[in-house]
Amino acid sequence: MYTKEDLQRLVRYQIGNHRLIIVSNRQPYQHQLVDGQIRMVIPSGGLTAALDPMMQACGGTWIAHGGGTGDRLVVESGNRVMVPPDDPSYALRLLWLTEEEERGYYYGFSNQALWPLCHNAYTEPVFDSGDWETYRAVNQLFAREVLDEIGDEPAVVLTQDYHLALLPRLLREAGADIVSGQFWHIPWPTPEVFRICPWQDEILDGLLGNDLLGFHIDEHTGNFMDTVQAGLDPQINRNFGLINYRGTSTRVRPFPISVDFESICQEAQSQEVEDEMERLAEEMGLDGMLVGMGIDRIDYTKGIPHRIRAIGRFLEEHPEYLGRMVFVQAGVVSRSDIDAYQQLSEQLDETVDEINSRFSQGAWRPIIYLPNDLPSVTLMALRRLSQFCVVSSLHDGMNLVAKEYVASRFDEDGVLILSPFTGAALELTEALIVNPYAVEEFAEAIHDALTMPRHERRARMIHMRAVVRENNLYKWAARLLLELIQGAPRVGAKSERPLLSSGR
Ligand code: GDG
Repeated sequence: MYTKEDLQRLVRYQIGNHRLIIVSNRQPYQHQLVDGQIRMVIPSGGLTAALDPMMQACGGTWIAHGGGTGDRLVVESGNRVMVPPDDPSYALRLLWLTEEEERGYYYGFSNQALWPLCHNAYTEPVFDSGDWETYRAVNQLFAREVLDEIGDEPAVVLTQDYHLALLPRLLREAGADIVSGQFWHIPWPTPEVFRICPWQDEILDGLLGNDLLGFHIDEHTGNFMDTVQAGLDPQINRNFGLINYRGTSTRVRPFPISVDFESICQEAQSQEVEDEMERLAEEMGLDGMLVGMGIDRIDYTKGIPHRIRAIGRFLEEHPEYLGRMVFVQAGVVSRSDIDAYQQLSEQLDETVDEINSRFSQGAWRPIIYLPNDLPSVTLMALRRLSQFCVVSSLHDGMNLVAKEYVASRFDEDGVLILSPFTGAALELTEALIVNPYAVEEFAEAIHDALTMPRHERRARMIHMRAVVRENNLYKWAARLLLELIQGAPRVGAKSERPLLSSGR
C-alpha cells in the first residue's frame, strides 16, 4: 500500500529544486466573518477533499480564489496564510475577484456552460459571450498570480479542473521555467457534445499548453483525444497517449482519484463518531430501523430525485418495509445562485414531500432530507449507521462519496448501490451497480441491499476495501507527479537544499 510517507519521499527526492504549486478556483480553508468573529470553514467538494491531504503531505503553495468574507482579515503579506490552522504545512495564497468577475467566470462560464456541457445530465449549457470574456480575464489573473509566486524559480504547477482551462497556455507563453500538469475532475464528453461550445478551439488550445493532462478514466482521455482530433489539427499518437500541437506535446493519461483510506478508516472508529451515532439515532428515531443514506453536493448530476423516486417505488413493491426503513439524504446546497440549482432544490423538496406524505405512518416518514453543510463527524456517523449507501449520479467523473463509504466501513458491513455512470463503478465492481434512470431495477437493488446475507455483504465490502486501500489518494498523487516529472527529465536533478519549502 502506498503511504503518505512514500509520497513525501517522492516529492523530496524527485522534484529536485522545483517548487510545487497547486492552482484551483476553490480554496481548501475558507474564512467567514460571522457576527464579527472569524470562522474557518472547510468547503465541501471532491477537489478540495482529495487535494488537501496531498498538500499536507507535500508542502508547497496552493493558489486559489479567496471567496470567504473573512479571508482578507487572515492573510499576511503576499495574501498568504499557512494551513491547516492546527498543523500548518503548506501556504495558501489567495487572489481576489470582484462580484462581477465571480458571476461571469464561476457562476457563468464555468458552471452554466462547461459543467453541464461535460456531464450527460440533460441540462442545457448557457454560452454567454460576456461570461466567456470574464472567464478569459480571470484565467489571466490566475496566470499573473502564478508567475508572481514563482518569480524566476523553476516550478511544477498542477492546475485543477475546468475553471482554469486557459491557464496552462498562458503560463507556457510567458516562457517561465514551469512543468505544467492539469487534472480535469469532471467527465470529458464526446466530440459531438463538446463541439456545441462556441469557444471549443480556445479551450482545447489552453489545455494543450500542459505537459500532462489527467482525467479519471480511459473513456474521458479517449473522448478528449477525439475532440482534439475533430476540432484542431494535431498529430496524435494514441498508443502513447500523446498529442503534438503547435510544436509541443501533451501527454494525456487516466489517473483515477481516490481518498485517504487510512485516515477515514481511523476517523470512523473514534469515540466522537460513536457518540454522534447515539445522538443521531435518538434525534432521528433510527433505533431498530433499517437505514439507507446518501451524501451529495446538491447537484443535478447526482441523480438525487431519481433515488428518492426509487425509494417510493421500493415501498410500493415491498410494503412490508413501511415503518421499518428510513432513508437519510444529506448534503450541502451548492451554486444556489444558478437557476438550474434553484429548480433542483424545489424539485427535491416536492419529491421528498410527495413520497413522505404518501407513505408516512404516525411519526414515521421514509425520507429524512438534510440539505445542510453537515460536519464530517455527522456524515461519518450516518455512514456507520446505514445498511446501505446510494450513489446514483447521472454522470460523475469519479465520485468520492462511494469511496469514502467503503473506507469508513471498517466493520466490513454495509452495501453500496452505485451508478454505472460514475468513474468509481470501474473500480468498485462489488457494489450493486444500477442504472438510476431504471426505477424498477433501482427499487429492486434497494431490496437486494436490505436482504443481502451478512456473508455476502462482508465478501463484497472486503473486496471493495482492498481496492480503495490499494488505490488510495497518495498513490494517485504519486502517479500523477511521477508521470509529470518523467516527461520532463530536467526536473529530476536532486537538490541539496530542502526541496518544497512551504512558504517564501
Ligand atoms: C468533483 C467531481 C470527483 C458532500 N456533502 C457534504 C460534504 N460532502 C463531501 C463528500 C465528498 C465531496 O463532498 C463530494 O465529492 P464528489 O467526488 O462526490 O463530487 P464533486 O464535489 O462533484 O467533485 C467528482 C471529484 O471532483 C474529485 O475529483 O470525484 O466526480 O464531480 O468528499 O463527502 N462534506 C461535508 N458536508 C456536507 O454536507 N463536510
